[in-house]
Amino acid sequence: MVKRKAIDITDHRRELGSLQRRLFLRGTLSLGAVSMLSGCNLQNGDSVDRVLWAMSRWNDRVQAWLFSQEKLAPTYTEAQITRPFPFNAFYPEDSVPEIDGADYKLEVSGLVDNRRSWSLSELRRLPQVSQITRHICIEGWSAVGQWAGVPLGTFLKTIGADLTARYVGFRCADRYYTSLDMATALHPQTILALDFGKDPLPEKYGYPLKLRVPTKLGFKNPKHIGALFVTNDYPGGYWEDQGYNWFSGL
Ligand SMILES: Nc1nc2c(c(=O)[nH]1)N[C@H]1C(S)=C(S)[C@@H](COP(=O)(O)O)O[C@H]1N2
Ligand SMILES: [Mo]
Repeated sequence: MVKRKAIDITDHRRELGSLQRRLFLRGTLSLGAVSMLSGCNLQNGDSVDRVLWAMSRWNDRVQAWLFSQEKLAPTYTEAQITRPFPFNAFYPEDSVPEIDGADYKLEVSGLVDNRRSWSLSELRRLPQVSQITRHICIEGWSAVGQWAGVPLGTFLKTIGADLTARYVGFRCADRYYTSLDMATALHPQTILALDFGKDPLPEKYGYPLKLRVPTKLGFKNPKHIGALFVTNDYPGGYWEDQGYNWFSGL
């Protein structure tokens, strides 16, 4: 008797779970529709994987295209700030990187006119903004916090970045990494945050520099940023490369 291979997604369940959630969250596509669109019969794990990754990248492009720089994330009052604010990372709190602010430099590379590094005091001399917004983690929690720092758009213009490039990438001291589409990078609420509340960022929340992006899920908010680059080559990210949808807009 010929054994037929049924839809075998067991090995891919985790990946499927996260991709599917993001892909189908908006209720526009079902797995059946994907197989019809792609002409793929979803007979084995390999093709399921390939189709879903392709769909996720396609979904990124549609989301990026729909993203409006004018649409602002909701803001909150000081009384609504969540205390204590939760900590999260891919490691426990006692492994948070220790960074000496006095020697710290933000490295800049890629499609920019001026690739020099920036000290914390130089970053503090650029125009600062403050926001009280909600951070939403894909793991199922959210919290309201206050962050202040330099709008990323202001910084990109200051370093002469090619604003027509597709991506801004970030590398962190704990080897975390992520990237944004240029429209989100230029959004007025996307900030290179130096302060949490009224004080410099505490170690666990990303000292000395984190990106605050209230129009995206929490994992698109890199902490302990060491380097920033502008590029047209898709940079991916720590969770993105494991199946979380890259755009992950709210
Ligand atoms: N460098 C770095 N940045 C990171 C992470 C990380 O592990 N390392 N985790 C991300 C995730 S999943 C979340 S929810 C937030 C948590 O930020 P918080 O500790 O300020 O709440 O940081 C994001 N940025
Ligand atoms: Mo998260």
